[in-house]
Amino acid sequence: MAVVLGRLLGIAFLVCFGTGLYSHFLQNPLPWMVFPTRPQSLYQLSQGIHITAGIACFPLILGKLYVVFPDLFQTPPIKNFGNFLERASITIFISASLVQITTGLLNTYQWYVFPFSFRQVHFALSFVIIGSLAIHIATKLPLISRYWTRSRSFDAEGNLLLDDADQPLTKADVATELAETTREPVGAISRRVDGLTGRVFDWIDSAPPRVDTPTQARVSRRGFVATIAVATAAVVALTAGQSFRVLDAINVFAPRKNFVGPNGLPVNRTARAAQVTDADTGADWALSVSRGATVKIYTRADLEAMTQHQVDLPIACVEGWSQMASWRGVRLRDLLDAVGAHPDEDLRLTSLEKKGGFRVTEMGHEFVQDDLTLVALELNGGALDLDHGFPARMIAPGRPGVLQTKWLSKLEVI
Ligand SMILES: Nc1nc2c(c(=O)[nH]1)N[C@H]1C(S)=C(S)[C@@H](COP(=O)(O)O)O[C@H]1N2
Ligand SMILES: [Mo]
Repeated sequence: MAVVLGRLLGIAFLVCFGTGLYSHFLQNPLPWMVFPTRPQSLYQLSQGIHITAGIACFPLILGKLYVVFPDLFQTPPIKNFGNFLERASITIFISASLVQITTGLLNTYQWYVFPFSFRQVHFALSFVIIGSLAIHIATKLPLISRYWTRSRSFDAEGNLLLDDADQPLTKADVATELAETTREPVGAISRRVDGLTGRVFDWIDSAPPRVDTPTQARVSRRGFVATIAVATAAVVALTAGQSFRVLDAINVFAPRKNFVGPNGLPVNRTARAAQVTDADTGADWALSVSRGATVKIYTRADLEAMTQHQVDLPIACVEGWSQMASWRGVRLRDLLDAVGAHPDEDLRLTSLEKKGGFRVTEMGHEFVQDDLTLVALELNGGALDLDHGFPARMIAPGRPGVLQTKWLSKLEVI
């Protein structure tokens, strides 16, 4: 049971690590990084998987802890150096994982009850988790390789069985020997791992039944598997609708509900929270586009008078919720061509908002040059709502929601 849950958790953690790094570097790219802009829902998919796999970790990790719990408190606590490494790595792994998935879940509800920067801690802990997992697996490698070395045989204590010449006995040898000594028919032999001690042994059908372990006594194995499976399926099914539209109807637990909000789209941060007022976005508003000394100023009427393009692109929040929407506005490249930007130049975006971590952000040239990247003026068939970034906002394919800047005021080629 511990092995099965461990494998599922291992997969979930690796998926979260990979998608997490992708999300991290989209927001904090290293200088040489260039990202794919297609498929346009790539980030929506990768972040949806990240959050959903993270949520699935709750029942899996609790189930695994339940199974191995008696084993966590061995006496003596430490037997040798290898054992110390194993104990230490597992202690770090369990604590870091619990903090990681808990703060991750709280973050999806925007409930910042912890006194540290979520992103920094989430990023750092991911390396602690993957590192301690690697050490844990390394210390267990002898056991794992013994399990997979199928031609050898072991006694119930996990000792390799050797013949008189110190050569490993095969399972067939053991069966013959056993049949001779016990004079009983020997049935099928299968390799098993003792759930409690982690020892590998050969189970022989005619052998007397083993004494029940505490795990078996507490709850039936079938009931336990069913509980974990149902719990995992339930938490996934009842939240994944925030990222995957097919499950929208049964999205009861996720913090966001699709299609609810102005323009039929949820709002992540309101104009009021960002301290953007009607005065800032009134008739005096204009968008400045510059490259060095070349500056062009566009009022909303100027932008409306340019060629308009319509695109379908999702808002895909790092917090997991996402929704496809239909945008209309000016192609970003058209605005930048007008100030003589080169295809390999990046862009700095500044929002009207007074404060906030994403007031000033940068966009790589691959997104700047994409046909689908718009300075949007309309959303889902109506003028942009103030909460969705009126008078103008950025929308680009394959980028996290935090970088889809609302209430644009300045675009600078860099
Ligand atoms: N200027 C500015 N733009 C912003 C934000 C912000 O706080 N300030 N929040 C971002 C986040 S986190 C998301 S998920 C999207 C959500 O877009 P919406 O509120 O229009 O749905 O806007 C992004 N644009
Ligand atoms: Mo977001």
